[in-house]
Amino acid sequence: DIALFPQQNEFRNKENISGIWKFQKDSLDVGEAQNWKNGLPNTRSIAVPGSWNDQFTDSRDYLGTAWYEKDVFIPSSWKGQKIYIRIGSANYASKVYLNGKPVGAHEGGNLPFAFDISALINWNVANRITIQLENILKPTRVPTGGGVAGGMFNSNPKANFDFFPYAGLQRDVLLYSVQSDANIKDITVQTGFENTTGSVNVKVDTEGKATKGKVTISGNNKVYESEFVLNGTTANVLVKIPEVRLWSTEDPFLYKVAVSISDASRVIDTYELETGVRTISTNDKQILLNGKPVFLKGFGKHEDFPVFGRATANPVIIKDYSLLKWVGANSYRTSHYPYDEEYMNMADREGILIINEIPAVGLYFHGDKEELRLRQIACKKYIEELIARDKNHPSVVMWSVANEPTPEVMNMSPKDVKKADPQSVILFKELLDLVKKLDPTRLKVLVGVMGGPVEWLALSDVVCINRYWGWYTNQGDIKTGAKMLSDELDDLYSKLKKPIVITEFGADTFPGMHADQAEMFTEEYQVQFIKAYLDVADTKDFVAGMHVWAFADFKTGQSVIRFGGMNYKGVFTRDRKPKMAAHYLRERWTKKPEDKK
Ligand code: E9O
Repeated sequence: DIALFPQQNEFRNKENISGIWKFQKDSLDVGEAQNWKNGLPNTRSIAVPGSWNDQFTDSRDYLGTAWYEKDVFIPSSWKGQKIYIRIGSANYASKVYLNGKPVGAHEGGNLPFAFDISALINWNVANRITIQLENILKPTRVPTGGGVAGGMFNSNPKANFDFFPYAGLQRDVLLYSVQSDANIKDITVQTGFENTTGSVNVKVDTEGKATKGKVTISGNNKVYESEFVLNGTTANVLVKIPEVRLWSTEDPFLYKVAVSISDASRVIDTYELETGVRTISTNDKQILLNGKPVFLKGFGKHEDFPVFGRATANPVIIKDYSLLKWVGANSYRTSHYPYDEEYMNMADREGILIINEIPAVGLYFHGDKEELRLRQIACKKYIEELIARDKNHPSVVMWSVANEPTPEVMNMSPKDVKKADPQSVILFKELLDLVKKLDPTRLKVLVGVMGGPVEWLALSDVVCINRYWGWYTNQGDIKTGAKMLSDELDDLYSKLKKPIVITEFGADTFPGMHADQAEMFTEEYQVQFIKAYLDVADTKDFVAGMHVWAFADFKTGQSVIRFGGMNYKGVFTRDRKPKMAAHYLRERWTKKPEDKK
């Protein structure tokens, strides 16, 4: 039950119960046996949203079980309604209790889930909410840790990815209610246009006894209304908009879509959202937004900030969008997991194109088969939950089902990459087919790393590759790196005949470190590395986008290649100060509008 974001209106209620909660670690896993759901014995205070790792002085590497508790009073005016608790994100596995009774369990981080708690509410007194949660890295989970995973990139904790595995309730916790006799369960908006006429297809799913309804689309000083009769519990409504104002990166215009449902006598529920009328497609060399080529300029990002960890920090969201605009970016990838809903809302309003990624980073296919099967199931569940959450955002133009799956033997020469394990090709086909089935209107991709087989890349609508020739290989030698990139791009294009986006390229850069002759880790090296890659891309008409890794420096686990537990490939520092490279990109991306890259 995660479809529509909770909304306050005449028929619906919403209350944000984030804030300071009670918290207790359970490193011996005794909480269940000792019935901590009836009251935690020895708590301290914790902020929600917040990762627990950086809030205390003793929990940075703690990934085991911990418990959250909060007493809430539910207004008596909500009585008779269907009442839910909605958890924005709980990394990784959680169990939720109300007044000591189980209400549900969920696995997987970075996506919301909700449980109906109506039957268990105490009226006129406080209700105790208890959430048990753990973030143990396991080979059966996605992203993956422990087992044969991990090593160089993240030695401690042992993970198959470098970003720090922050844990806890990292997004808002909400209570919300809908009408119990009938309500709008879900709305799916798909848009298109022909000549100057836009089309907005609105699918409405309801539960309960409503029989009919109305869709009202307004914007650009016009209002379009369309009444519908429910066929069972669903309706499909097509609204045409003459002289449509399309959504684009230059003019991210949003129409309001209001849906109401009624029975014979009265309106029972309403819900309002925003949509942008636009299409996304490709030809053999370009990505097309509304049929016109668009070149992706931007970054891979993280949800990461000092003290907040991976938690939603609204000022950081706003700041990041102003920096994206400042630097002249038009897009980014939600590497390597879905971000808070507010990032998507901002992208809709600001005209930023999103590659929306599930947490499948560093998938591998060797090792235990049963573990692999469970990872596949986790990937499918993430795809379903992500598309259910983000399908109505015009900013989302691609779904990414994986970042850097790893072949059993990594080969670092672009000329001698091994063939893919047949099982891996089957899995990626299944994941991409599932995306197509759930959302045929967007592009579907997977992101490959150097050393990954071409068979994987061939499955993508847009070939997405992460490349570090001149950083992880040919260290200190940007010239050779750029040459390798150029040759490899030509070779890939001749084989695949699809647009290519370089979804990662970058160099660790310690802010303030300089050299008169560019040298690894200096700001000069980062500028020259980025410049060399952008210059290569400028010479190839089939390169459709360049995403620098990364937007900002971010926290990692401990490893000899992660000085101070940080990845320093940001063009902004962790606290969002520009490095020289940020100024360079701004120069290149904003001052020369005639130059597409
Ligand atoms: C994924 C991203 O999350 N790609 C990595 C990024 C990095 O900076 C990481 O932060 O490390 C790059 C992968 C490059 C693989 C080359 C392997 C060479 C082994 C030494």
